[in-house]
Amino acid sequence: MKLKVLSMLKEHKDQYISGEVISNELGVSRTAIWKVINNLKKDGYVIESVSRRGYKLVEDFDIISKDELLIDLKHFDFGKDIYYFDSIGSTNDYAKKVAAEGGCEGTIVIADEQTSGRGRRGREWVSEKGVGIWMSMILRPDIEPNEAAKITQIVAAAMASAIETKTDLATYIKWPNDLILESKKVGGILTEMSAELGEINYIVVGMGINVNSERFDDDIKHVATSIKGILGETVSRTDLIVEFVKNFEYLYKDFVESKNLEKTLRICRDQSATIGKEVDIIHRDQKRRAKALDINDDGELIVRYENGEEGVVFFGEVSVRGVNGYI
Ligand code: BT5
Repeated sequence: MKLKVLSMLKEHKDQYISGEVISNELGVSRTAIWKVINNLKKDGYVIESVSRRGYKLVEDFDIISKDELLIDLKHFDFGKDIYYFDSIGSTNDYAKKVAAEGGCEGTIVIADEQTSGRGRRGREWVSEKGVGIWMSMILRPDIEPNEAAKITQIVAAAMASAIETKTDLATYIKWPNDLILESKKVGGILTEMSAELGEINYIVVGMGINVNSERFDDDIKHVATSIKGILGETVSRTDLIVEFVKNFEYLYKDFVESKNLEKTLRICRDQSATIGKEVDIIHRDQKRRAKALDINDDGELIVRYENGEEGVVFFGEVSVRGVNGYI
């Protein structure tokens, strides 16, 4: 019932719809509708009520709705189990706990805010309340542990496509785990794995996307951007998550079930922010200048060093820094 009322309000966006119309349509009393509206307000929806005119959903706001996600993903394997938190330390940490206790593939953990969001190698991931997608998924693919890094490429491809579909903005992928809008970082991916003797127990892949962020702290504002910052309007995080999960499930199954990474790699190559650029390959304390040439069929970066020697850069081993600016 809550979702039916919500979808009627959404269909009449920017207009008032009377309690009577809603109650006739749904065959329940106006008091029942009034209670549902109050419930929606408690969930965070901003709804104006004016006597004799009815209710209006105020458009320029955005909340992540677990109810909407469950409905929109009901025909998909991913997102059957969703854990939602207003605030949490790190969704990756929580997902790892759920996975260790047997949580199934496709389980999703989402938070409106993270208080200790993490990037790679202990770096911080800023995860302000109410403006981003801070989300992790549990995967249990039947692949070799050394193939797990390919999952990062699948997530990057699925998210870049989702942003493009929902906003028409061209998103680029800075190999291996950054999403780029207008030369700044709009998102990052953190893939973690529990494995033993050639067998994966589980993978937790987390992604952070700055969707409606309006400002960033001094320490990241030179590198960070948000979709709203570029587009100039609020984007529904729920819609973006749904689009991402649909893309991800399709590309992931193609890889795990058909051993085909081709569609993912096509997106990663076509939308690469790295190929063709001068980059510094940083491994521990060593830095080598190189030109990024291509992404190979395993998703690894092919580079040519200054001495003319060509090499393959493996995931996890290095950081790749653009020579001119962030990318
Ligand atoms: C990443 O690491 O880019 C992976 C970020 C993954 C975050 C997700 S959110 C859900 C899940 N739960 C978690 O705890 N984590 C995952 P890395 O490539 O190491 O980049 C980290 C660097 O990005 C930092 O050192 C900052 O320079 C920059 N940074 C931090 N917060 C940012 C933000 N919100 N937007 C853009 N850049 C940011």
